[in-house]
Amino acid sequence: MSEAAEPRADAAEIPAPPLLFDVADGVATLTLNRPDALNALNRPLKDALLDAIRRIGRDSNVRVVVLTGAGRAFCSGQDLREEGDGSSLADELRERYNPLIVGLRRLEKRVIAAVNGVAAGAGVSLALACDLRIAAEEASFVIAFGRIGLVPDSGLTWFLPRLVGPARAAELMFGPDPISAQEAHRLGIVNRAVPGSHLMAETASLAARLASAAPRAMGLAKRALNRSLEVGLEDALAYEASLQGIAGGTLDHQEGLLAFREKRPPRFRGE
Ligand code: T3D
Repeated sequence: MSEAAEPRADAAEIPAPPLLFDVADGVATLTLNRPDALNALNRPLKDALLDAIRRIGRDSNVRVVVLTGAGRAFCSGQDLREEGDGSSLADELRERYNPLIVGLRRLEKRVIAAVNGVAAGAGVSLALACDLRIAAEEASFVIAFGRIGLVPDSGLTWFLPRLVGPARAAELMFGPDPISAQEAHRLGIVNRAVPGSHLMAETASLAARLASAAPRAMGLAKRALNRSLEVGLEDALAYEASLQGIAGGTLDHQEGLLAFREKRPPRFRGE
């Protein structure tokens, strides 16, 4: 038998990538892909996610990002079965989780979490770091830190009170109960709760609508939104004015004006 005819390794032996990354029509879809562990975040998955966020940041073809999970869960947080390498939890947060959260917030693209199932621990934080959340009605949010003797992290203590107010945040953070998708919607944690069978179609439709807006201006709007959570009104007004100076100088702004006058949909190129 010639060398070329040697049987190849069984495809089943090739490990599945921990993150699936697909780009179509200006929408990048990132799928956490460890369904057997409910998409728990181990090092390879965290590293792949951070790498993907950085690549997307440099890719002007991507206007909208969808983050979702394979199988029945969105993300169960830190992989509790992963062997430590001796580094402390604080180091893991500083070196991996925190850059992920900051990376999502700084990404000047619209990011939608399509929460297809349970989100727990840092999985909740990941969803909250996205701009918008659509949850399947079957999904739930489990702020699981207390059950394993840890403090909520990866931005949870920052995002949650801003979404629901400090009193409700305290109740959710200290209480042991999972938050259903319906309750999360009522509290303003998720933008929509839809039947699971509609989740990806609803998400795709929203993503397509978001992708049609002027990308540079929307990226700047996200910057303003981030800043507004940290500063007073006068600083926010000054920041808006400086960003508008940038947006007003773009070709997309010219295109928007022209399209309005010509009574046609604009064709934004992100320039
Ligand atoms: O570096 C650091 O550690 C600091 C950073 C910390 C950030 C964090 O995220 S801490 C919080 C970590 N996450 C959790 O505590 C959640 C643990 N999981 C659960 O509480 C439950 O699994 C769920 C509520 C998410 C879902 O429950 P259920 O009943 O639907 O599923 P299950 O049967 O518990 O899990 C199914 C499988 O997934 C099971 O594996 P098996 O028995 O079928 O082989 C289970 O072990 C696995 N799994 C679920 N969560 C994790 C996990 N494997 C590893 N890590 C997990 N987080």
